[in-house]
Amino acid sequence: KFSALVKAFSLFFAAMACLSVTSAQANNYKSEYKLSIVVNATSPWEQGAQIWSDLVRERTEGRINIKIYRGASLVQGEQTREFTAIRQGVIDMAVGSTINWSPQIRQLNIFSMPFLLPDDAALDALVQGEVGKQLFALIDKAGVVPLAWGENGFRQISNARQAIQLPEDMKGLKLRVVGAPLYMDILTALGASPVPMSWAEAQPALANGTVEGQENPLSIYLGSRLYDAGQKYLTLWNYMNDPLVFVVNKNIWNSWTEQDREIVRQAALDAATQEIAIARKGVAPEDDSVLKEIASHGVEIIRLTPEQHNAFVKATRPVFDKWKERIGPELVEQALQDIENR
Ligand code: X2X
Repeated sequence: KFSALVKAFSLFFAAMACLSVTSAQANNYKSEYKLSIVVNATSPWEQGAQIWSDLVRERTEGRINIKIYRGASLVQGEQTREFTAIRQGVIDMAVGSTINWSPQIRQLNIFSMPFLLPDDAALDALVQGEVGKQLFALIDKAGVVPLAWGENGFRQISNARQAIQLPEDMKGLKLRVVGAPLYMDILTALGASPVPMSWAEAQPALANGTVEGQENPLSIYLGSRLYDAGQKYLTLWNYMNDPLVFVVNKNIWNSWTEQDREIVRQAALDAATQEIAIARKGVAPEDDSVLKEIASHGVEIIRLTPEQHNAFVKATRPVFDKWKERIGPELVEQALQDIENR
C-alpha cells in the first residue's frame, strides 16, 4: 500500500513538473510570428508562405500563429536588409530569396552565376546535394535556422524598348536589378546600365519609365502585371534561378518545444515541395499556360537560338570567373560536378 502511495505521489509530481515546463514554454510563445516575404502580389512565393503558415497553425493546434508581411514591409521594402533583420529578431520567420541574402552570405551568389544552371534538375542537384548542405550550415552559423529549399524560378528579362536577342540589344538599357553586386557586374558586362533598387521601388519606376527593363521569374512578371507597365518584350534566356529558403530566427526556434520545432520543420518541407511545383507550373514546353497568358497581353516572347545563347554566355564569362573566386572555387567546382552528374 505504502509503495502504491509513493508511486501515486511521484506520478503526481512528475505530472506537475511536466505541466509547469509546458506552461513555461507556452508562456514564451508569442501570440503572432512575423513572416517576411519580398513580393507584394500573388505569386508561388506567397502561396508557399501561406501553405507553411496554414500547416503550422493546424498541426500545432494554434500554438504557433504566423502572419505574413508582404513587400519586405518589416524592413521598409529594403530587401537586401532582410537577412540581417531575421538574424536580429526584427523578423521571426521568412521565405526569402538567396539573391536578397547574398550581400550577407556571399556563397549564396552561387545560384546567380550567369548561365550556371541549365535546367530544373541542375538546381535540384545543387540544393539537395553537398552545396545545399554547406549553404544551410552557413545560414545556421549566421544565426538563422534553415529548414527547406523552395524556388522563385528561372529569371527572364523584359523591357519596353526592343526585342533582346543579343547582348548588343541591351546597350545602354536602363535595367532595374536587386542591389546585389553580382547583378551589377553581369548587366554591366552585357552593356546595359543597371540601376539597383528594391522591388517595391521598381514597379513605379517601370510604370513611369525611369527604368526600361527588369529581370524576374515569369510568375512575378505575370502576378505583378508588368505587361501593363510597358514591358512588351520578354526574352527567355534562363540566365539564373533563385531558390527560396524557409527559415526561422534562432532565438525563436529555441523558444519552441522539441515537438513544435519538428512540426515547423516538417511543415516547411511539405510547403516547399508544393511551392516548387507551383513555381514550375506553366513555364515548360509540356505546359506553357503562364507563357500563353503573358502573350495574350500583347507581349512579344523571344526565344534564343543556341548561337544567341552562346553570345550571352561568352559576354558574361569574365564575370563568372571573377565571382568563382569570390564565392569560393571549391564550392563552384562542387556545383559544376553535381550539375554534370545530375
Ligand atoms: O526583387 C526581385 O527581383 C525579386 C522579387 O525577385 C526578389 O526578391 C529577388
